[in-house]
Amino acid sequence: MKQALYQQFIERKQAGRKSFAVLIDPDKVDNEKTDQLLLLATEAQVDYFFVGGSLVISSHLDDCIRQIKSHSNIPVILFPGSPSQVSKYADALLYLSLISGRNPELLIGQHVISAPFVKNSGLEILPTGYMVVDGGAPTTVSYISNATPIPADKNEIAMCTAMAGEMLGMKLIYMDAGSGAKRAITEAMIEKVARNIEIPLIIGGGITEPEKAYRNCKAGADVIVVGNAIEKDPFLIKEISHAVHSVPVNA
Ligand code: 1GP
Repeated sequence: MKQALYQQFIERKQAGRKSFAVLIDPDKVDNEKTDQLLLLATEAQVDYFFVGGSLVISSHLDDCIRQIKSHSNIPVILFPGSPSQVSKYADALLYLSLISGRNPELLIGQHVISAPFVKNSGLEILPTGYMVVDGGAPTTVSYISNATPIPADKNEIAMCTAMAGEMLGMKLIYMDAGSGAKRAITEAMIEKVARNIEIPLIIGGGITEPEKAYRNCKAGADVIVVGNAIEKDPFLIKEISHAVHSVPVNA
């Protein structure tokens, strides 16, 4: 099994280096927009592209990833909303199990159905405990997953869920308030979770300002994911990347 990217996640965490991932939803970008994002992300030294969405309707996932790969060396990690969102052109796959929900399909069911297909893809597989946190309004992920998000102020539930995920063998924890969330995850919740797990912690959903990205990292996030805000203002890439990379290594 490939492990290069995971090794990088671990080394960065051990060194206290924070990472920034730009989320690209193939449904929301055309070739021109993708080129613009690539240019800005390369200049800003973005660490990863996450590609996917809760509901990818178009069929140009492969084309979108090939375009990214032909213009940049930034690793592309699939963030799939469904098993159909697998592309051999990516570098790795967040193999998500929705551990905050109680929908067996998203905990294990869809994984069973797609296992041979995923294994044959040749992608690096990153087993990820995916936790959806209430972001103040229903988001696509909370609706599609048919699972109740963790209440925004229940830090202990988030902590116990992440701990259980780690002990079950997940290699990453991704806490997500959902794309375009009204309220991003609180620093208090991030801190509570980060203090109690050793695996890298990814935080996304509703982050619109560099200051919030910085505070999240200080609270213990290892990777910050931003999609929606960048779709609206691509020039935020530079500011958020700078904020994430300026967090002191001992934070
Ligand atoms: C959503 O975490 C990602 O799954 C990013 O959220 O689009 O709100 O930045 P935004």
